Amino acid sequence: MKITGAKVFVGGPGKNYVTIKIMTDAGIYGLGDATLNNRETLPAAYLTDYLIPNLIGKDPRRSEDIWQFFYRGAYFRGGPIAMAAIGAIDMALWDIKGKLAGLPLYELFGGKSREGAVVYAHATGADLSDLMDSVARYVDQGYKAVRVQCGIPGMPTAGYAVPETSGGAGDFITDFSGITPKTEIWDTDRYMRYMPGALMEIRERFGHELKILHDVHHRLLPREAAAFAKEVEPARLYWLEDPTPAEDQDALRLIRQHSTTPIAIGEVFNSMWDCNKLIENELIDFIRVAVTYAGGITPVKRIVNLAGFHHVRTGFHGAPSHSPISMAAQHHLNAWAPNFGIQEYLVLGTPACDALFPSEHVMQDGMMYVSEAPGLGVDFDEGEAEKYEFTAGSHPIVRLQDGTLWNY
Ligand code: GCO
Ligand code: MG
Repeated sequence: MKITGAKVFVGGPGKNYVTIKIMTDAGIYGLGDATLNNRETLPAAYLTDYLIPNLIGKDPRRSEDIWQFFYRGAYFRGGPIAMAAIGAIDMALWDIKGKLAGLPLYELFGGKSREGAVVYAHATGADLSDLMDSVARYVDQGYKAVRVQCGIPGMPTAGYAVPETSGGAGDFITDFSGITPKTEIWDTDRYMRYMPGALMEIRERFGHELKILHDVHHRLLPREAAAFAKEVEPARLYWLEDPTPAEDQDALRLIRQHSTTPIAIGEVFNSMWDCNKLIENELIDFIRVAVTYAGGITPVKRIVNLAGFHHVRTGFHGAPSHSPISMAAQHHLNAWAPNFGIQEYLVLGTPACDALFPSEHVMQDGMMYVSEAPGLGVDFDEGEAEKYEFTAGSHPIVRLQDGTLWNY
């Protein structure tokens, strides 16, 4: 069996997705997602210029050797661009494997460990009252878990992932449009004074059954993060995400020494080597890697297995940056992983997105039910894809009030 060709598409409804379709001489094709938020043309070029020319003629069933060929063989290893590109190929090869076997991917991993996987939604508000309304809307829809982000009174701009003005009644997605980044102003002291009380009010209003998550988005120093994690303990968070940038991994010890609040980290990691020490030293509770940026199903399965030995559960990244293809790969891993925790999930189910990526995965009452179709269980409509083209975007940048550049 041989790979006969591969095509890359960039674009999508309101969001650039990078999609690869790998064709074989058996008439079966596989799909992969290489979307790297706001840098989408780069993994597309890595695929087109370097990886695809080396794929043609290879046996698609040898997904392990192909992964090693692209990872070890490149000499310069890792990084989000290369790993998103390798990850997309790996997903597509697993998709082909499942279709050849006539089985949904979770069966190839070891079968189902659960019927449905709990997902969490993003609730946001320019102020606490709006945030409460947003949480209530998700609870009414049956969600069992929500991530809560709220505007901080007196902060010059609203804060991470929250609308600037009150009264919003729908899902809020950060505006990444334009090549020139927007600027947010951040005030750590105001955040640290306000947010613990807000989290406690949310807990009091919604009771103990709701899983409440909060994303600090890398904005605290390790000592501040330790103090914050300790102070929010009464709110009994399901997790506190990215309390401090995880580049300095030893710094995570400080949080552990001061608090039992569960810590979730990893959405910017690209390899096992970015997270093995955090896992082995049991400094985190949830590993947040994405199947895309972490290089595909092949390495992520290894990360999940290592995590399982150290009481670390999964909480794969599922921001709107991921197409339904990599989300499908995660749905299959979530159905299997014995140490599954939760899945981030944003409702992007617009008719346009569903038309581009027809899928049989079902989200109901805050639970994801994996498709029984062979392979990934998601398709890609090339005719629909012709409607879209690439539009450049950028993550906002963050500055402190005196102008110092900070972490988005
Ligand atoms: C999350 C993430 C995202 C990122 C975004 C960056 O937890 O969902 O922090 O919201 O900000 O994906 O591209
Ligand atoms: Mg995050």
